[in-house]
Amino acid sequence: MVQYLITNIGMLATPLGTSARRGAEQGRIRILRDAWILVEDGKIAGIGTGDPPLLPGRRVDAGGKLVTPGLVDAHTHLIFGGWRQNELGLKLHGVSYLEILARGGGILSTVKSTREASEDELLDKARAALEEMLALGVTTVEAKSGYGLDQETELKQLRVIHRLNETQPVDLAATFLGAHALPTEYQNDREAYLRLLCETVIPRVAEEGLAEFCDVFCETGVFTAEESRRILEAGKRHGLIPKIHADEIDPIGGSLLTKEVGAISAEHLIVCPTEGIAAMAEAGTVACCLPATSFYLGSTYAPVRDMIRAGVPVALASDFNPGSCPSLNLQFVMNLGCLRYKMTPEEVLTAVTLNGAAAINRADSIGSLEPGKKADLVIWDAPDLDYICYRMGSNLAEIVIKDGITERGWTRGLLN
Ligand code: IZC
Ligand code: ZN
Repeated sequence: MVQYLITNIGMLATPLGTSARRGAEQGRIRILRDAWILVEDGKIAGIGTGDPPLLPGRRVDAGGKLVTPGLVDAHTHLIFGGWRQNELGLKLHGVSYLEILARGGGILSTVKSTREASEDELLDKARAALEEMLALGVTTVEAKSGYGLDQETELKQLRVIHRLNETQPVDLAATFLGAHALPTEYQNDREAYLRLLCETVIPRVAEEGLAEFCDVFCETGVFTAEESRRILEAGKRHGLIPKIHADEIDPIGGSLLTKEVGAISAEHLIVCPTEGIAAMAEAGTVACCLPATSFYLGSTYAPVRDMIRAGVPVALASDFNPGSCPSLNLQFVMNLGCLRYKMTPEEVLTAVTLNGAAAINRADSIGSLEPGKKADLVIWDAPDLDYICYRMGSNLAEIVIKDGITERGWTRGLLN
């Protein structure tokens, strides 16, 4: 058994529980001062304050600093070829996101680069992004396909996610997003593409155990609410849990679908109507809001205060992708959660830990610091929780511990 103590924690801040926190509960977190954590075989075995147990062996001295659970990024488009920096100029000239897509750019240009890239090229590129995410305090990441839009490339993306899960420390949750756009070769036959997804690709993805979730981009000019329902129902028949990109640009009924299909999460929700909020509250759907995308698109921000008031659990994620959010920095997302959504630091912490975990069906094993959960945590170069929500633009994660292990910590002599 590998056992050690993390001592001298100035402030331990964590939500509690094994399910999403909603309403006032989202802001009720546990704060302990002068705390310690006992780690055993990659899991948390005990937490307390004051004098730690007298154990022989190794210790990590947290230096009187802030400790939180490892961050969970519950929405990314991690696996892609190329970038889209050429779209910046178009944006600056007022060409909209959907207009760029309608001209065959946007998602469709990333589809071209992703089809051209080899599996190993995609793997190396995503691995580098995950290294950066881990250094920023992120210990679990959801990753979507959706830049193949054909069976071969969608499966290639999902295989990359699985290979990464086995070869680097960050845990990944795989989502099938074959309904991310209508591929160019099906522009005149939507029905054929829908049938391909529902009758061929979804069954194959499920059969090979390549994804846990099925997602769809429900948006003007992409997939209608009716088409989205059809795809998510097909996913459900094959055991894939539904997620939905809803109300990002136009409110065409995406958030209303959450209740009908029993979606575990709804994503974006920038223009979510009141009825959509009510549907999510009833269904217990996690609202996965992506403020760095609003920032990048220059759009408005999701009505997060209304969601919390209505009892919808809110998660915050990066939406890392080469088009509408070329940033993987979840610390910046936390800043925006406070500054743009008007969330409290306590609500933001729950949003990037336990509620993010709930959005990917992992709230029983990660997302809070409690005995029995994984020892995924961050020692911050910060005295308290307010500090990490307030400072901007620097990486404040000092030591990131994943499954009880920190190579950075060992080598810097923090264990003695
Ligand atoms: O590549 O533009 N919104 N999908 C839905 C995206 C953004 C990613 C992209
Ligand atoms: Zn997305």
